[in-house]
Amino acid sequence: MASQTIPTEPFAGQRPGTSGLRKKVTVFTQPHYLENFVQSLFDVLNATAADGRALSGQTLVLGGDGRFHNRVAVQTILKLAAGNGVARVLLGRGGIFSTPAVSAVIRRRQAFGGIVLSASHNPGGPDGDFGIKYNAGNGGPANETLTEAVYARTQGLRELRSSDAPDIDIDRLGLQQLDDMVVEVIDPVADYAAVMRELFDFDLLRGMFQRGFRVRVDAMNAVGGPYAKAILEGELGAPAGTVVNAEPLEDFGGLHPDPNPVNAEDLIAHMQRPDAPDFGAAMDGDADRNMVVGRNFVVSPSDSLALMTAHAGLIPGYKDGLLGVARSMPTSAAVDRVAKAMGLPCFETPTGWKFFGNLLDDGKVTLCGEESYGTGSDHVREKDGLWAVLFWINLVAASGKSVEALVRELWTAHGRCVYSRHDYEAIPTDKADTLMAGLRAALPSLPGTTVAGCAIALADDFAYTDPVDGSVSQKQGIRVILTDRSRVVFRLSGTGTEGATLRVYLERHEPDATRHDLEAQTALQPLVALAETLAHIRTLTNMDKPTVMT
Ligand code: G16
Repeated sequence: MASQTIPTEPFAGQRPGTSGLRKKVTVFTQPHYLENFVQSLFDVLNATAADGRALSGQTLVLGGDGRFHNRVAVQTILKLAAGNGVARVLLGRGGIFSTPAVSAVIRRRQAFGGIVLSASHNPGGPDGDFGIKYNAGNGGPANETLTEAVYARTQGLRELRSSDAPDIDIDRLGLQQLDDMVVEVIDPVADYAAVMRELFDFDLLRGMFQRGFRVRVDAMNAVGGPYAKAILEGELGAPAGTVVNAEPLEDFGGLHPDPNPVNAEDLIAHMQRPDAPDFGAAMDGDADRNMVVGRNFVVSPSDSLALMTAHAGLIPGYKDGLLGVARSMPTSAAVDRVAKAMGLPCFETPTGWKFFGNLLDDGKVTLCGEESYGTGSDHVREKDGLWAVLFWINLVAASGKSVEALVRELWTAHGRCVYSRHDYEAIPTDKADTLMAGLRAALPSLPGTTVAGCAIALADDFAYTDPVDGSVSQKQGIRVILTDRSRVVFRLSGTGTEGATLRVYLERHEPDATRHDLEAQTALQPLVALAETLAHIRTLTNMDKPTVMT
């Protein structure tokens, strides 16, 4: 068996979005589609390693969320890796790794980098989505420079270098040889679980489960299941059945593994029952997102980040304090208020976990979070669903307070950020571009005017200068901020695979936390009207309401 050179033709538009290359499975299964992307990545990694190290002769981590095409893609990538001089691949058994676990393995084993196969929260199956992304040696998503270099390479690629060896057994733990390359099939949970043990008070949690604390974690038939089962039920002694939908299925059993109240409605229903567990949570396809739910009480991701910041000192891994915190721009300012009160630096970055990487690497922040149900810390360089679940359970145990009580305390101390995101999915791309262009054109004239009864203080297209490397990212979302600091943000999703998705983020600060009558959609109505007046969403999209409101 040997490496061979195979002629190929470039594909148009293999440009990665917010988080790697995501397309329909039918696109990924075209001959050479995946191969071209991976070969381009390997070419770039062999040519331009910033630290002078090339990929050849190094160790790569490989695994995915188990969705349809995962197993086939793993074999393809292994052969390309062998053909491109990779010395060793650490492969999760069955081709399985959650996204945060890949990050943990890269860091713990000092691998050169890793490849994650996932389309995250997007649906799976033969008609669903597939995705691939590269994580660098810090364990985090590739930066924009590398991503652009790979894209440029895909557009001129003419040759693949791949082994013609037979498939290896990806379900057998241990060492196998693929030409000159070693494939080490490892337990996908072990390294990750070791990291969690270092951060949380497992004895405290064991005691709490022994005393009858009840948790329901919905893994949505996705990759978080084996991790949650091993740690919660295996190690911490939570009763069997604590983790539901725990078996990763190729089509997620038809679920849309996006943990929000709409897609995780079964969890929400369980948490509203008279016999509801004490704590509920759901994770997404690759287990990097989380939604936290108390009894009859859903925690918004923005509040979750603020609350974790406020109470981090109760968690062993963070007891010495936080260096700072960061949130993506569309995430609510709840964490800003907590950080200010604690005297902590707080950074506002564009959407996309990769933007937190430099801040974490440089020791500027310890916790980060996003409105899109992502929270994480410097323990890895990805957001981490199960980490967030363990953080919250540890917090409930250490404080002796319920989820709802903790959030209400936060609101009493800092006021409440009433928040909602309205998504308009599968809009024709030209219409979405027209809408954004219209908004951009109107921006300079807005500050100081009153539109739809709202007094506008500032309107801009968010740009970010990375405080560590000075790189500038333009056009990261349109912000319209009112004189009372309420705001509407408009952004096109970077993770969809069908047309364009417009996201409208609505936020209003309510200082009076005693108001229990605030229903978000009603309280945010003036901002919805402002968004419509500014963006003409109905006319341009032909949709009279959002596809999803969370
Ligand atoms: C990815 C990024 C997240 C980001 C999200 C935004 O999430 O990793 O940091 O918040 O995309 O998605 P969109 O561009 O659709 O708003 P994931 O979980 O899909 O990898």
